[in-house]
Amino acid sequence: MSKHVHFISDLHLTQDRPETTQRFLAYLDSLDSSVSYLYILGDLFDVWVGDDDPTPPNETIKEALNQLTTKGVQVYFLPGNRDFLIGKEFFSATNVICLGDESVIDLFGIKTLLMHGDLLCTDDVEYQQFRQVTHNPAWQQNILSKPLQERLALAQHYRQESHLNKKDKSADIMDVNETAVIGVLKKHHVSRLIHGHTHRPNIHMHVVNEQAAERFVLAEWDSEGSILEWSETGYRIITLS
Ligand SMILES: [Mn+2]
Repeated sequence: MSKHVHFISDLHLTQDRPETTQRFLAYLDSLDSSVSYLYILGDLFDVWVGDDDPTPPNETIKEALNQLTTKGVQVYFLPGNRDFLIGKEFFSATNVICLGDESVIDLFGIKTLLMHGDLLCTDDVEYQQFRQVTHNPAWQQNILSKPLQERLALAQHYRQESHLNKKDKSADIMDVNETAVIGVLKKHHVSRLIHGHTHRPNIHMHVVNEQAAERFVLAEWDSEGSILEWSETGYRIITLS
């Protein structure tokens, strides 16, 4: 049997959208040994304020991921801008492996760069500054030391603020910056990039050092689930409704 590799992102799992949680659980349950690797490229959760937060569906998702890794599917998680506070306890409870913000894998012989995608949105200067602050270990330690109720309230505050901010920003600012894309492709000497975050599923072609490069943008899980599946013969998009 040929191996399959799955890529998903931007499920934004939250108590408010139980259908997406159900769809994701059904999807995990359907995976068998023909899928060797599952890569979750960020924003699996709509918010993550610490591994001790028992708000549904956190525990259910952890259990389902643990069952999947126990079945022999290797699961990787690359943090998004919503769930970058996922920590050691989550990974040890699920046996999911944490990836760095820019991770290069060998995908059936082609070096492929994996990212969440937010780092590529360099036109959104305000967000990049916010990102720098919130990725500082001291900032994170300070936040995580606060009582759970306080962290939940803070998250609520950030969510509202980010919602208001987005309204004022043009569509271009919210998308990736072409120069930033070319920059990472060059930096990692790759001809393929897979990312999510923008919720603008597409396949783009770029030219890097006079060579063609391809960029796959994953879809968010909204009214449907979406999976980019690779096998030896190529890729296909699977839609789950
Ligand atoms: Mn995102």
